[in-house]
Amino acid sequence: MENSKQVLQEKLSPENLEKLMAIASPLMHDFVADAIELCNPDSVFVCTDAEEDIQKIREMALDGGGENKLAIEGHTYHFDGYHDQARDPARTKYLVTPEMQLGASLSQMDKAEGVAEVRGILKDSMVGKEMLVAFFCLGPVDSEFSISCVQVTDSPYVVHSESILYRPGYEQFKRIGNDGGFFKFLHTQGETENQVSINVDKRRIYMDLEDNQVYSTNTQYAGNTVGLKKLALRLAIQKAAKEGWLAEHMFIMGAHGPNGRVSYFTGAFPSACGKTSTSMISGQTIVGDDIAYLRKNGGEIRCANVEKGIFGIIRDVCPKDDPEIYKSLTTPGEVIFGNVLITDELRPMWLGMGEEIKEGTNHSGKWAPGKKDADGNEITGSHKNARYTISISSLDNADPMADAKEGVPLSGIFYGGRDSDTCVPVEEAFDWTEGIISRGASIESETTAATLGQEGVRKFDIMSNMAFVSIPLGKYIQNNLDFADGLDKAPSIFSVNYFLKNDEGKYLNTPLDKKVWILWAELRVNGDVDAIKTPTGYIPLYEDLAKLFKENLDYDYTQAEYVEQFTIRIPKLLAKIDRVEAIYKEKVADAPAVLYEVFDAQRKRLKEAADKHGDYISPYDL
Ligand code: SPV
Ligand code: MN
Repeated sequence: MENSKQVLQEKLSPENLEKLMAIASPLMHDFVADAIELCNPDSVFVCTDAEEDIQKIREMALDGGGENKLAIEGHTYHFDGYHDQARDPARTKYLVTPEMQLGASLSQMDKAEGVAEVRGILKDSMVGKEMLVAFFCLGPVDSEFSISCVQVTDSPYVVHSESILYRPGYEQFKRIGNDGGFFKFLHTQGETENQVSINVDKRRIYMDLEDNQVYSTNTQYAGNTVGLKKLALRLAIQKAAKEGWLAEHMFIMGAHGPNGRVSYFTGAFPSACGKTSTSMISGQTIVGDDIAYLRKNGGEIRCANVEKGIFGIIRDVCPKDDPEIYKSLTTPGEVIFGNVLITDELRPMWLGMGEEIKEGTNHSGKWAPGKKDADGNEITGSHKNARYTISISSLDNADPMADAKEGVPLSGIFYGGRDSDTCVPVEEAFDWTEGIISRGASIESETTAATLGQEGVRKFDIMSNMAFVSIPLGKYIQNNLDFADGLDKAPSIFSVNYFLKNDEGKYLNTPLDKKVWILWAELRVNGDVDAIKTPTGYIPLYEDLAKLFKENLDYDYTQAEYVEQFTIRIPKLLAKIDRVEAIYKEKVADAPAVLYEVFDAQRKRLKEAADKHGDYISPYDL
């Protein structure tokens, strides 16, 4: 931009100008100057990594900037608008040039048209407001994983959240100078009433994949506004595809085996399928709960948590199931609660916390049991998607390697989903290719009462990354397949299913059982246990599970339970292959040929097994 410097000089105080100019990046200056010209704020605050700047943001957040104090020191709460409680897929689009081909299943629009539309909405949207310019880093700072990001917003809550969730990026920006490979996020809340965005119809989340720039407006929910979270994931997937690494919607955890051994796993699960709770299993350690970058290094895969905090679903967090999180949410320290209920004593309450929610105030205003909205729908005391924001370092179970620049070595990957009747609780795929295709690229998850629409409908969700993939799906699968090339040993790939039910609709496992499946996988990747070969992979031996149940849960796991849980359900497995294959045939023109080969080979093995042993096969008959 020609007159960048002039725009900045006019709008920024000498102190803020100095902070911005200390980063020798005309490209970044252009971005900020353009945002100023477009949004027309009254003033601009440049937030560096300095504690005093972050403290100023915290104070701004409490001074009409989207947060209020709670009774416990350091705890605040934030409300999003009644119709702004989750990501908004319908108004979230990729802006693509005529040369870009993303395929039919991705939501996209012409870049020129989209830029014009969203800039029209953003015009003068910060009049009377202060613009915040903040710098953060995706991945550990100064590492091969690092991606520098600049966030422009008029929401102190957004910057405050980012300061908890991401590593500081100002000093790193100073070091990289005018390297243009950074991500840019421009967010404005739009018109607000009682600190809440009100123009839902003008909500837009548009991602310019060519310029690595995201526009977000008329929304406050963090999944739509915190640039470094799901907006950056979409940009990172495209960057990773160009550069030969992977950006995934995955947790990273350390599973603790015998004699102090720690093996690191990533896991991809659709929302509300136990992703955060798997990364937090008791006795294990967490690196990250939501987004991972995977890179090859010297014959192995290293993975790093993109974040340093957790923006977690608070529903059902209770002392029994989540002792570490519960402790962090009830002791002094930095916590932002989102869309929970606040009592008159300034205490947060949420669904499933183990106490009945009394009256108070929530995202709908004053609340008492039985309250209904304008459409006659019951309003729950705390929203089902209510959240907490904390730093991982505040947790007792943080992994010591959580911030390691070199990441952690990857031993295995879990793919999960909500599946009442098809897959066994845990199974190892035969190899990387089968794992990527028959597990990751075949994830389906049943809808629950918590989501709109019919219950129990299976939704396809490739690698649980469907909402964020920004390249053609076939290419995305191919990149995952190719990623194992040149490795000394490819990580093992496991499917897990925590939601298996019997014919009466009763769950066959408790939420605690996931610990056993994860620790079995830990033994397996280290060659400590044998397995039984099924038509689709390897399942545990009863004796190994019985030992793990006894040692870890003090539970006498019976052979009858084992047989019921690990029966191979041939008709169900065949039906799953048919369903998933149909989606690829219909919607993914560039699906790699090997995908169909794997499906065919699995079908053949399943049919042969059925011919020999019948439709439902006990592990003892294999
Ligand atoms: C998810 O829904 O997968 C989340 C929360 O992690 S959001 O920030 O909304 O994406
Ligand atoms: Mn997520």
